Amino acid sequence: PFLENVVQHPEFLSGEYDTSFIDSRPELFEFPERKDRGTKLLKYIAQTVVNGHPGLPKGKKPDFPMPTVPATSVKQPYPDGTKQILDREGPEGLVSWIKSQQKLLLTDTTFRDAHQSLFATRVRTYDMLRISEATGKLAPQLFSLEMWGGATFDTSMRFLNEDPWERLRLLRERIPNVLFQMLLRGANAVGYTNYPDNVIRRFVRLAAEQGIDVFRIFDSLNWTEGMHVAIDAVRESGKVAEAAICYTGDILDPERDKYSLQYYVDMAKQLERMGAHILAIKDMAGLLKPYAAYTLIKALKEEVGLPIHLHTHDTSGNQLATLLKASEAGADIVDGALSAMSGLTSQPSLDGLVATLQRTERDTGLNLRNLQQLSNYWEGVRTFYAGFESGMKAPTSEIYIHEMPGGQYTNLHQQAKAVGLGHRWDEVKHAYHVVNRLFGDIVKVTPSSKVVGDMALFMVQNDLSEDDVYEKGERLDFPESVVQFFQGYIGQPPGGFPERLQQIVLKGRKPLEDRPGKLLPEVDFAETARELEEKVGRPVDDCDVMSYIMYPKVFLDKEKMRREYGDLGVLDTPTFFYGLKVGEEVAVDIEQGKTLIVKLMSVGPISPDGKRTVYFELNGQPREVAVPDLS
Ligand code: 3PY
Ligand code: ZN
Repeated sequence: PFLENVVQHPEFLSGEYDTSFIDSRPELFEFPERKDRGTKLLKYIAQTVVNGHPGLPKGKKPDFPMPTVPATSVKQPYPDGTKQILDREGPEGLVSWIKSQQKLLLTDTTFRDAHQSLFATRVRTYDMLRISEATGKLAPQLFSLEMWGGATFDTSMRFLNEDPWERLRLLRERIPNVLFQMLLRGANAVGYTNYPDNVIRRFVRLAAEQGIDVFRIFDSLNWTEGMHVAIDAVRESGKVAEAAICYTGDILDPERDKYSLQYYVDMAKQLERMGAHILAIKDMAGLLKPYAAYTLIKALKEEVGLPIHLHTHDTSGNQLATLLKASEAGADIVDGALSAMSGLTSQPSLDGLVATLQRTERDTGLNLRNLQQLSNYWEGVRTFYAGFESGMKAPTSEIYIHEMPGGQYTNLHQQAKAVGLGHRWDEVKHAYHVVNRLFGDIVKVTPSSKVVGDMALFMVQNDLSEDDVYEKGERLDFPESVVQFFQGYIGQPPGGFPERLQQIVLKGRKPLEDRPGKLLPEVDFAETARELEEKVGRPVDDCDVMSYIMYPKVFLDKEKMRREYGDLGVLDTPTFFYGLKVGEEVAVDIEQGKTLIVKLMSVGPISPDGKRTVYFELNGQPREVAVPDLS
């Protein structure tokens, strides 16, 4: 490559060089990366054929029909939507517009919370991109698409080998008319622990630059101190700060008086004073019952001046009624998911709600036939991910006992299976409830919900009762997340920590009483970028650096996979998860106008060194790849 560089250099070609030509032109040493994308993809497919995909049962690849993308004419322009209102009039203008609407506004969570809650956040960018243009053209009346943040950030890197920032950019290009919304865990950003303030500020700025418009910001203990920095950063970016109260307990139950109506009204007023543009009620477990929703929203409408955006999960099967009562009480915006991706631990059906409100004063203006076409696509896509579903078949009122967030249910179930407790899932759910009581009845949402989940698994694994925790606690090695929680690393719960348990867990360590983000040393981004470039051997940008700060190991693992297999985002999802069947052929568009035709011919027997040779045809030419059989 060096010689090629030299002879192609314009000055060399024109003869205008002297003997220092080579020394003074460092660009000659920049060799184009040797890209044998075909070989890398074959290696990935071979490895998947032989060893299966982590988390999925190994076996024959099921037959998956490719879901049909509804036809929209390329010439049909994108109708203007809420994105144009924000871009033209700014957050304040958008808020006035929301308040002037009689219709109920809707957020579609299909691209984020729906799959986080139904199948462990596994939807790949590939499946989102195919339907994105149709989404912008067929549902332009949506208030927003919740399509980023929450658990998608780390799972996209960890399990899908994707760059979350790239997903955001690609979707933004294809959906220019509807607001993009993300879930931001306040001082925990999209991670599980508090970050220094300068990380939160930069994260928000980058997300805003890459395409996020509405930031739903919450604190996992409803500690508003943990939300200031994020709210300010969103305002500085000119975007919409939607601050959330997380709903737990039951305001209609006088015995759950820790989380009373007054508690929520006070918190909402505080968020308004802190600069929120919109108030979200984040009912992450689906505990807000219909009549409670009516009471809560009526009260909030009277006491706060902000538009109200309700988010819930349909685990109990009651939540379409909750959305309807919320609408009657004057909620401005509510969340739903396209019907094929709705229900159970996900959001209630968006199309169902649209139908319910048709020809009433809060008619949403969305077109049911169009939504049906989008939903049909997702119905097909969902089959690809069946292996990650929890097996839950019906709604359950048990949610009112364990109070587990919808987004956690499938993940904790996977975690339980991974540590051999799959068959004791009922006990894990019961322990979850017990742990909440032990911790003093806390808000349970990422990351506090993970702490409760880790502790529940720990108790079941070690056969510990509530009493055992107190009696044997001195000798117990509590999970790291539990220790950090009692140290105050994710913030302070309302009413403080239960002191006796805190002492048992901390074993003499001193807890924080201030905001962790203030105490943590600031991150030096330039220095981190240098360190990262050295580790990955390529130039990195601000987004890479941020991913690395949030998830160092996950990011580096993803980079390693990319070096080994190339960009796997080009593979269709069945091939990504299951490889190919013998005789099957797929066309892979590796870039515009460049397609590889891959056909699996046969899989060889296991050799003495534990490898199998997998035989392919690549664009008609025979190719073979040997991979270790790990079974
Ligand atoms: C997340 O933080 O990922 C959530 O979905 C919380 O509900
Ligand atoms: Zn949710």
